[in-house]
Amino acid sequence: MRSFVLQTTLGFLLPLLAACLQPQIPSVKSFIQGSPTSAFRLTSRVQIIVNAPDAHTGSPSLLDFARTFKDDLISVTQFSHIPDIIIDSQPSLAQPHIFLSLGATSENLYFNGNPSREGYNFNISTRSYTITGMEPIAVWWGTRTLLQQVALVTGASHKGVIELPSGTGSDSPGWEVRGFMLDAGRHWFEASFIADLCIYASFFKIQSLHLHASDNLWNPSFLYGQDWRKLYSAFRFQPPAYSALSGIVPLRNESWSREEFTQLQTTCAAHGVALVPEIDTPGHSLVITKWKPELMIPGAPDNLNLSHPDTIPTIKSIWNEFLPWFSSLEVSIGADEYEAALADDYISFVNEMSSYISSQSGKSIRIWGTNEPSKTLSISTNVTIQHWNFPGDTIPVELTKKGYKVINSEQSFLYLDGKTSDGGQFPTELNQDLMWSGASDGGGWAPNIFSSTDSSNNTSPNDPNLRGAIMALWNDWGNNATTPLEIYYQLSRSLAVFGEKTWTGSGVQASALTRDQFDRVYPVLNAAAPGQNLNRAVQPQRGNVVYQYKTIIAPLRTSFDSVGPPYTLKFTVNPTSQDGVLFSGRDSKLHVRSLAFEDPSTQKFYWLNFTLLLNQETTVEIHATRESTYALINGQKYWWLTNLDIWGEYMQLANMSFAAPSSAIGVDGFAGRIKDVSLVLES
Ligand SMILES: *[C@@H]1O[C@H](CO)[C@@H](O)[C@H](O)[C@H]1NC(C)=O
Ligand SMILES: *[C@@H]1O[C@H](CO)[C@@H](O)[C@H](O)[C@H]1NC(C)=O
Ligand SMILES: *[C@@H]1O[C@H](CO)[C@@H](O)[C@H](O)[C@H]1NC(C)=O
Ligand SMILES: *[C@@H]1O[C@H](CO)[C@@H](O)[C@H](O)[C@H]1NC(C)=O
Ligand SMILES: *[C@@H]1O[C@H](CO)[C@@H](O)[C@H](O)[C@H]1NC(C)=O
Ligand SMILES: *[C@@H]1O[C@H](CO)[C@@H](O)[C@H](O)[C@H]1NC(C)=O
Ligand SMILES: *[C@@H]1O[C@H](CO)[C@@H](O)[C@H](O)[C@H]1NC(C)=O
Ligand SMILES: CC(=O)N[C@H]1CO[C@H](CO)[C@@H](O)[C@@H]1O
Repeated sequence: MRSFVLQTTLGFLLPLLAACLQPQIPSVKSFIQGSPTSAFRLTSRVQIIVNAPDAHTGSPSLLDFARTFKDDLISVTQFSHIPDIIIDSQPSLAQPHIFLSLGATSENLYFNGNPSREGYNFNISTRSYTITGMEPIAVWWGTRTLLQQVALVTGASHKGVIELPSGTGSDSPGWEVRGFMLDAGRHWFEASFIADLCIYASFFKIQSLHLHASDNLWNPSFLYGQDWRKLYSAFRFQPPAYSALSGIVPLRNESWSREEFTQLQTTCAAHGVALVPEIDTPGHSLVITKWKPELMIPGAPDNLNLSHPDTIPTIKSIWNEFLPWFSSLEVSIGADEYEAALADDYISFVNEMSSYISSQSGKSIRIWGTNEPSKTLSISTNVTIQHWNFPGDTIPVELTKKGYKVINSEQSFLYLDGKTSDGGQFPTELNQDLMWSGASDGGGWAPNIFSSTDSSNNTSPNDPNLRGAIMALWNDWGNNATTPLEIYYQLSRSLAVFGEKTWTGSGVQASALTRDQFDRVYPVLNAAAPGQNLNRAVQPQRGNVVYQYKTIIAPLRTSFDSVGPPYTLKFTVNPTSQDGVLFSGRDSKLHVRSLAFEDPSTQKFYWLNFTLLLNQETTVEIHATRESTYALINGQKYWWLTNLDIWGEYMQLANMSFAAPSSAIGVDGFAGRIKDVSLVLES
């Protein structure tokens, strides 16, 4: 878009920054510019007004969303304060205002022709920015658009003036399902971390989190030998005390109580993100067979024997306990990677669970696409199939033709594995070449694209049975492969590009972003994304220096919790004991012994191949990026590594990235002296 030039009274030629909407993620479908010289000037006096008749409609209500929006607006503008929200039935023209209301919109269909209630219209004029949507969620997405525009304008030139161009716009997503899956079965995550991921994803208009909440590591030398009970497995929903299901959660410290889960679900919902839980059976079920070994297929402890009379009742009792926890309209029963030879058992099981869950809760179910050839039975078309792989009867174009609703999670585009994958099968983050141009039709990926080599495998963007897409982050190597923040590093850019592609598609709409536009705005939007601080960004005390102390009287507390990489942490230490913690923070602790970094969320330790000498000064310089962390000691580099057990086939060393532990210095029994401490941000 060309930029307008304004003749000012001072006679200077000033480019008018607010001349048009900035490209954003995902892109806005249409915007017709008003007068090029008029703009909405956003100041800290802006009044957020919620239309009175609509304020309490919906759950979350329009007013609930407005309150979160107000906090987000403060975060993005860095205004210290904005006026309280007003509930009124018309915008007051006295004061610049943002008016949120419900009403008919021009955009009300997904690409597949189904009605959408997520579309919104917006109108920007000198004193007023109005957002109208059919439902509160639609208005919520409209507020994300406003915030992104603000972030991009302030990012470009912040002279205390935020101007948004006048005009009218309309926007709506192409697909109903725009989700991300987190494997929380093989890796433990605290609910608060997952909530932050929801909040982050929501900024890019992602509408669901598929939470894979039970699983086990896969390692044949354990599974099919004497030691199958020693292989890590987990079920994350904590049954109530004394429940008959207690045996399913032996590690209560790695499970969410109902209260923690409800809080997570509520936080996600408050940001427009529906939490779709998955309890995976009859494969991936080691956690169940450790509890009830009689239910396994002999010799295959991760598979349940569906023809044992107790198996299906046990699975139903699990769902029966936890269905009341879930507010989503759908749940996933997993149902992947089961034996093809038991196809009839499998299909009857899926259909029985579909009717059971529907009769108990009114919810419908999803399963992973699984090759289960049967001559006599077929899965009910009430079941949504989440495609991820191509064998046998799981070809999406054929499934949609047969009447199945399909969600695209095709692994060759949409799978990530925590830290690394076997033989580099999956990239660290979504492959940008594939996303922008690597599809079989020559364009970029979109929910209708299933193959990078054979376009006959792609559905049309408006296939009535294509519901959308879910990208997946697996954790095949378990708790010690990554810190939670490392998972965020893999997801941060991935969620943004995925948000664009699932909202807009590739080549469907003229408004679609180019890769250059995406690359230009992504860093600004990532840094501005409100409501969470997964980057662990901080305001340094001076320049790039977060803090600096010549002498320390331990224990010393600072005002910084945790500082995200890249950074350099320097100190000189003279310990008189191997006990104690040098630096402690929300995301990491650095112990004296072996200079081990501890991840407090998983309680895993990562030793350095170096031992501090007692009663002697050593100067240590820690350099961290999002990829790795090393210490420079006496001119030598030592890396903090983990060792991954890749499916029992081989071990693989991998780097660890740690946020700087910055809330306390010299604690938990530390004895000795620490001096010359500095924590400096790097770029
Ligand atoms: C946008 O707002 C302006 C100022 O309130 C109004 O004159 C105009 O009709 C509105 N446009 C649309 C499409 O609602
Ligand atoms: C499953 O359990 C049934 C009933 O106990 C038994 O007859 C059958 O052999 C078992 N199936 C397998 C594959 O072990
Ligand atoms: C599909 O769901 C509908 C509505 O819940 C129900 O009436 C029908 O029996 C189900 N069909 C099958 C094959 O399960
Ligand atoms: C949970 O408890 C087990 C057994 O005591 C321990 O091995 C594990 O590290 C603990 N996990 C966390 C996250 O604290
Ligand atoms: C640890 O250090 C010792 C001595 O410096 C060295 O011989 C050894 O190879 C190192 N081990 C690893 C895993 O790097
Ligand atoms: C990480 O866990 C695996 C089991 O999944 C184990 O084999 C490996 O030794 C652990 N690595 C470290 C560095 O603790
Ligand atoms: C860790 O990162 C460094 C720097 O990128 C690299 O040279 C080294 O090979 C990595 N180590 C492992 C085990 O991947
Ligand atoms: C139209 C169609 O089904 N095309 C192909 C999709 O992919 C499978 C497996 O790769 C092929 O066998 C199909 O012919």
